Amino acid sequence: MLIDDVTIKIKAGNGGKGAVAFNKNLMSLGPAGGSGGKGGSIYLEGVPDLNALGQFRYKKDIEAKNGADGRGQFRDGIDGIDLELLVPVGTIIHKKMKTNEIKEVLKIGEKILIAKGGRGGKGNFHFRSSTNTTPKQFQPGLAGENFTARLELKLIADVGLIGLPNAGKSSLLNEFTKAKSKVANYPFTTLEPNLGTYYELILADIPGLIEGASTGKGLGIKFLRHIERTKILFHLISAESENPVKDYKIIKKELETHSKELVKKTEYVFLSKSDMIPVAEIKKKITALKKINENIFPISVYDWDSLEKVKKILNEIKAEK
Ligand SMILES: Nc1nc2c(ncn2[C@@H]2O[C@H](COP(=O)(O)OP(=O)(O)OP(=O)(O)O)[C@@H](O)[C@H]2O)c(=O)[nH]1
Ligand SMILES: [Mg+2]
Repeated sequence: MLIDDVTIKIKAGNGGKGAVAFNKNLMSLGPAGGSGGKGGSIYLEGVPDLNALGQFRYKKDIEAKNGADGRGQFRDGIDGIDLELLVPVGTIIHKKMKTNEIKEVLKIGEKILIAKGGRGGKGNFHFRSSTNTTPKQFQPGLAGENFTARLELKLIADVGLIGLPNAGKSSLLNEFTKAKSKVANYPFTTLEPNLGTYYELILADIPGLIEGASTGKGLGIKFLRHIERTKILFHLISAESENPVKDYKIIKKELETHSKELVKKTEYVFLSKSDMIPVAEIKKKITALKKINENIFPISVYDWDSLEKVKKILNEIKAEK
């Protein structure tokens, strides 16, 4: 199961306390209290693994180590080790504090600080002065940042494959990328989004949408957010459909109900599995679809020429990126 929305508790380490101590070895008996170590901070780092949020399924309390307290003989406490959590690229972090702060990890290898460790307190050695040669002052360490965080994954893909179930979306993804999205002759074969790369383009195959998806029917709503950030949509309509125009409208309506932004995206429409019906019927269906969207092409994974056409479109998208 893809974990794409998870709430966890984050706690950076506290700073260690400064020490109050006096030099035992020297005649001076001067202050010798070391400072506390810094608390460990927590970072998020972007990785291409879509399933990386799965690590939080059972482990919801994430704590970095506290800094150690300072000690005598000028010994500073050691710093708490920083934690680096690997999250899928496209993860949005909602920090639930007094104000709701939002950060996001958009690139592979990008590292962002989400919880800062507390500063260590100064030991009494730092408070010495000509007028205060035996200071008793010290600072406590500061607390590390501590909050509840919602980690929400919204895929960042260049092209999103959408359509009713069984339209051939996963087949198309597999055709152009090294992805091995499951393909079968029944609806809802794909249960989770799959990504593939075509040169530098990222293609996202999402589970089939149905009427009512935007209000929670089928698997749709959970995954509609994954196309919010794709620039271009490939909308597949099966040539076997009795009424492709109706199929088209069903999907568009769901997209619009989810977000007005979704229907503003550049969309290519493909009448898929075109090998399944006679040419005359294809022509009729294409003519009907052309009335609502100019960008319409018949395709079949068994028709090399049609795949070349898709390749050409992908190459154009790539060139414009
Ligand atoms: N004849 C023919 N069959 C195809 C073509 N493309 C896909 N299929 C078949 O159609 C069925 C559904 O294909 P999928 O790629 O799983 O469809 P999907 O849109 O990903 O389906 P969901 O994941 O359920 O939404 C499978 O049996 C495929 O082998 C095509 O171009 N021609
Ligand atoms: Mg599929």
